[in-house]
Amino acid sequence: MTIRTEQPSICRMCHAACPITVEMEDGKPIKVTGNKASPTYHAFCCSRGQASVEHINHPDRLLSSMKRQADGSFAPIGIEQAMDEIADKIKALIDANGPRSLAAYFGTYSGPYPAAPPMLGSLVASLGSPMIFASATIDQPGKDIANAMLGQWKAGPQAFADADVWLMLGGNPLVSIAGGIPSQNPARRLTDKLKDGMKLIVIDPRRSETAARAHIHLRPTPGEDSSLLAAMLHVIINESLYDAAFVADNVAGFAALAAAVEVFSPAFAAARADVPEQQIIDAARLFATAKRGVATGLTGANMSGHSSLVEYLMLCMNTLCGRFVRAGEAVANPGVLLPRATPVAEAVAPAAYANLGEKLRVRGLAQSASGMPTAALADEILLEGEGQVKALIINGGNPVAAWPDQEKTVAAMKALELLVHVDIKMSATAKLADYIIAPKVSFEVPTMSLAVEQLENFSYHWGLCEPFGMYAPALVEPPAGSDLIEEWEFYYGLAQRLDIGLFAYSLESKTATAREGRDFVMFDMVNKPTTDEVFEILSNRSRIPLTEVKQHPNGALFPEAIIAQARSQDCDARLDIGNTDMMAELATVQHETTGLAGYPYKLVCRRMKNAYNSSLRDLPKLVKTKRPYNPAFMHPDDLDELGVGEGENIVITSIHGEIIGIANADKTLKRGILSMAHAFGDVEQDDRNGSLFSNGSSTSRLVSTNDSYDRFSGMPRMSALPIKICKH
Ligand SMILES: Nc1nc2c(c(=O)[nH]1)N[C@H]1C(S)=C(S)[C@@H](COP(=O)(O)OP(=O)(O)OC[C@H]3O[C@@H](n4cnc5c(=O)[nH]c(N)nc54)[C@H](O)[C@@H]3O)O[C@H]1N2
Ligand SMILES: Nc1nc2c(c(=O)[nH]1)N[C@H]1C(S)=C(S)[C@@H](COP(=O)(O)OP(=O)(O)OC[C@H]3O[C@@H](n4cnc5c(=O)[nH]c(N)nc54)[C@H](O)[C@@H]3O)O[C@H]1N2
Ligand code: SF4
Ligand SMILES: [Mo]
Repeated sequence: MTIRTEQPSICRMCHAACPITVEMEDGKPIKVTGNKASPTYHAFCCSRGQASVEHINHPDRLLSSMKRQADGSFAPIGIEQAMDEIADKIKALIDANGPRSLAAYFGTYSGPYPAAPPMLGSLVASLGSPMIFASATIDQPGKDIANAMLGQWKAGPQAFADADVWLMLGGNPLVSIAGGIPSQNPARRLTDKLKDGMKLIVIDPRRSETAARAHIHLRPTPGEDSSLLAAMLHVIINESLYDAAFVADNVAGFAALAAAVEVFSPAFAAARADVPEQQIIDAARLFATAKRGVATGLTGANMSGHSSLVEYLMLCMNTLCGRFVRAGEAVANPGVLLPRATPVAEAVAPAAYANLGEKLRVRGLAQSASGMPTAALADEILLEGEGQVKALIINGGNPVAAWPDQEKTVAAMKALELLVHVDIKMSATAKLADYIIAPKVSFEVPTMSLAVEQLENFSYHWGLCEPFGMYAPALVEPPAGSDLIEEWEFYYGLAQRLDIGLFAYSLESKTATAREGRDFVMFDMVNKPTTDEVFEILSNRSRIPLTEVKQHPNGALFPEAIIAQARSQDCDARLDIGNTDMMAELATVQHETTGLAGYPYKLVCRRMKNAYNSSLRDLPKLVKTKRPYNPAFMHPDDLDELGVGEGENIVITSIHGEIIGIANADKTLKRGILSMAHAFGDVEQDDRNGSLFSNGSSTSRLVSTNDSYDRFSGMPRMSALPIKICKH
């Protein structure tokens, strides 16, 4: 007799961490749906979450770790043996070359497994290496940098829930479910708010799923966001639409900003960005005359050449209009597995944002407020000399697919003396690794909502928009006969062998409401903790104890009215909207051309529903009869002009590289644009028919790490990239 049960859990397919219901048959998951008994997410579960079962049972999943053999092939290796060998190699490399020769990289799949990043980070840090990198610096690094430049508002930004205007620049949260619009069922939240009368402004060259809902949709030439935002600021200042009282009490740098945006008249920006002048004026007025709501953006805002500046100008708009929680108002999330909020309606002075720690040996880069510049890690591996990186441990990332300049990345991965890659499959990067460590995934391990809650550190309207907390226990055993390990246990095992201690990182909130601190705790390195004990330590000083959250198997809301206090008498800190680096960069924008002679089109970034960066595009449930590749989307009139038919191959050339794409018509695009998802393709560019169709092509071969890179984060231009296109 088959036994069927339904178990609550948390989806691990992306950072949104939706509560789900897992249908089990004889102890095996067979179907995943949204959890109707759970608050906050309203039973939302996207197609990727529904494909969780296929993800876990995928035939390509590694069921044991692999080691590269002398002839280049791979053979299974027991996990204990792998840890012994890797620890020995790390020790030998550090003894010979110093700690800086070891680096770590966290990719996107670090998110759903909250114990892994602190363990790997503290492993490398405890060994004395500062070389800890993450995908965040090739994603939206402008956020952390701009927030440090502005300063923090200790009561946090205004919430989506009570906004009457919202501005989304270069993001499509209805598909990406990444933030900007709270990622707890963003489509429903947006629909409800629009019904309530909230006005939506979207700035995107594509009529994306989000832009299609906007009251005002500005469709600029890609890469012109700083001039557009400067023009909106120009209108807000010249028409005195800002919150003068808030500015007088809490803001510095007004005169510098007003002077810097003076030349950016709506007419000037309209001509540059190819949008109607009146639309810029209307958008500025709509934003500034509303009462509550913020300007925010995602990858399109960051990847188009001025990440820090674009993020900073959006913060300037929010600050001029006083879009913060004020004294007497309650904060949206008082903290659940995070410590208690301590909101005060006052500013914290700007923080240092550049040259914060370790200096890199290339392009004058150093650690910034956004972390270590990942775009320069391949250089640090390839550049010989003192400090050269010779060993790399990767957690849930795929550099070959995702880092800018794929050829350089491939060369760097090949040059490493030790590449340890923790991945569920033989990904493009795994193919170049010395060891591939096979982890337990998804329902095989417990998780908790702390990971999504602390995304509030990343930006406005990331994290949890309500005081929701949930813990999900492991539901299933790993496949019979497998030899798998939880990611954190692997790092713990290495640390034990290297005889060093590990500690829990304490992340302080930089962009959101101020909170009480967490305790610094060393892990017990003799008696190995359980995952739950690790979670206890990571959520130490939480407002709601993890044990209490565990009492609610479907998750629960833990409301408490925590009210922002008035500014203290002795606070003289100000939010700075006149940062000199940003004002200087804005002055250069005035004379800059974002186009390039001979390269009449621009490539822009795009997320697709059936893929998650380099992952998930191999799941039949998601791909079905659809395209497993990344189409090169263009306006049909552009295709006609090039004489290219739907499904035909095109050659896409940037100043840096060349790839083949498969043309697809897309009427939602502004003309002159090629919109294409990243992280497709494989180690080599392979345009033989079958391969191009099944794998797609890597847009990062078109990206140069030297092109318009941000001088703080090192992130080069990865969207708004000038290209030329011809028929194959
Ligand atoms: N040109 C261009 N480049 C870009 C971007 C762009 O828009 N354009 N976007 C950038 C952005 S925003 C990002 S975040 C980066 C992404 O950069 P990365 O995070 O480096 O790339 P991913 O493809 O997300 O890598 C995820 C890896 O995790 C593995 N994985 C899946 N499940 C698990 C698991 O349960 N455990 C473990 N350990 N591994 C797992 C997958 O197989 C895959 O190899 O790419 C950046 N690069
Ligand atoms: N289904 C799915 N979801 C994902 C991912 C995925 O691969 N698939 N990836 C995840 C990751 S790692 C991240 S970081 C998030 C990213 O989340 P988003 O940033 O929302 O993802 P995109 O769809 O790339 O949206 C970027 C938008 O910016 C626009 N854009 C490009 N260039 C410019 C420009 O110069 N100016 C302006 N104004 N707009 C521009 C593009 O047309 C596009 O609509 O999504 C996450 N969610
Ligand atoms: S949005 Fe993310 S967490 Fe939610 S169901 Fe989809 S993949 Fe899972
Ligand atoms: Mo990302």
